[in-house]
Amino acid sequence: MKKEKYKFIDLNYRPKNDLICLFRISPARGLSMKKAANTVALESSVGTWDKISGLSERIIKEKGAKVFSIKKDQVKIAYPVELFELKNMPSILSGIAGNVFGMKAVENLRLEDISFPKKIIKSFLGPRFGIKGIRKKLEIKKRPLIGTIVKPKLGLTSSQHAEYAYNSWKGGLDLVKSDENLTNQTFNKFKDRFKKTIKKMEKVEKETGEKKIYVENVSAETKEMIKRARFIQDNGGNCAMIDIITCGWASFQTLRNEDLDLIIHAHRAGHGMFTENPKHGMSMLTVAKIARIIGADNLHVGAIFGKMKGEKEDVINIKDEIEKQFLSKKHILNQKWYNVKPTFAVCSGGIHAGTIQKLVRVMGKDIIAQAGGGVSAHPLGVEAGAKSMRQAIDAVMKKIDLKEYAKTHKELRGAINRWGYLK
Ligand code: CAP
Ligand code: MG
Repeated sequence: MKKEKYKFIDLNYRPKNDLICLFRISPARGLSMKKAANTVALESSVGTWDKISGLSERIIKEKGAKVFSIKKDQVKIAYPVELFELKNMPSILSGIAGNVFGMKAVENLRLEDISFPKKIIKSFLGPRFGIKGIRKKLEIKKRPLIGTIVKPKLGLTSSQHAEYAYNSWKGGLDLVKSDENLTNQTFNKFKDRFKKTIKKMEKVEKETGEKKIYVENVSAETKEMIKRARFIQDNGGNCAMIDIITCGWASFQTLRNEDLDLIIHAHRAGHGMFTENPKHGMSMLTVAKIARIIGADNLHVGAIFGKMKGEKEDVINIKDEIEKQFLSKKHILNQKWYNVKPTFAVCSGGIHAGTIQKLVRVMGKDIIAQAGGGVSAHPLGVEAGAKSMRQAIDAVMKKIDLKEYAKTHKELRGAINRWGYLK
């Protein structure tokens, strides 16, 4: 009779080609973990709150999700792959990350990780360029890439924006990007800004002999977003940024599926709404995996030593997950990435030249280090701020301590004097 009660639990089940979710469940008061886990599995697969005539034993056996492991509050659930429509991330997430988050049966529910089976992974495009492709475009083999975000994030005119970008590239940065909330404001129109800035990029490429990337924000209603991305492509641009959380997964997929030869830079503004509570929501690791599958070439993952939250171990874990093909044992669920290209980890938010040495030691060289305030607030100006970042990277690559290098590099010295440095 007991068995009858928990039809979606089978602790002897060994998943093969299933999609696996690792949830952390806090059952509602008075409910056992088994009951809560069973409810999560049934609601996220084929069941509802009462017996229904159409839900045959056969459907439950073949298509029902199976709770196959319960360890304290950690519950693993396997979902048969046929439950999901391939190439459709909204549909996949409406199942495993849908109603269950608002059910009375759970006081809290957190999706810590998803392991995607081969069939699902292969149905998505993944990054178009990935780390190698971007390094090739920039002709930079090993060193970390460096960039800035034009600041103030809102308020500059398009000409001021272009000027800021020019000074940043000129100072030695590889990427310049618009901020997540700069789109097509009345005081700084998208097309006007883009044209002026790309002109400056072409100029600076000639002057410095270096290749550059301009990351322009296309976040908007989906059809409008695609128009803006196409405008970038038609006017000599090389990269489009999308705010993946506020635009949504469907819109991100649309951008990736479009026939565009643009790097996709994924900004995660808003993720903290559901990644920050350790008991409820979805982990940033999960967000990052979804972003890689869909096709983010660059993804913001946290900078550890800056202004944004993100524990060191978690940020490293996320970086490894999006940059490797196979996983280290630290990862929560196993994941094979098959031929999906790696996504560049972007470390941004409150960093400056003085944090670079430590950031690279901890995160490795396959990162894009971005400083907005850490460039614009440099005491000697934007170009000097950019130079201080480049000097910090040069010092790291030459294995010279930043403080030592600063003795002969005044821009780096200026940054360290203002913000200090991490060894
Ligand atoms: C960085 C940034 C990014 C944050 C977001 C900003 O600017 O442009 O949006 O990096 O966080 O506006 O804060 P600063 P995360 O360099 O001036 O801080 O990358 O963690 O998603
Ligand atoms: Mg920003």
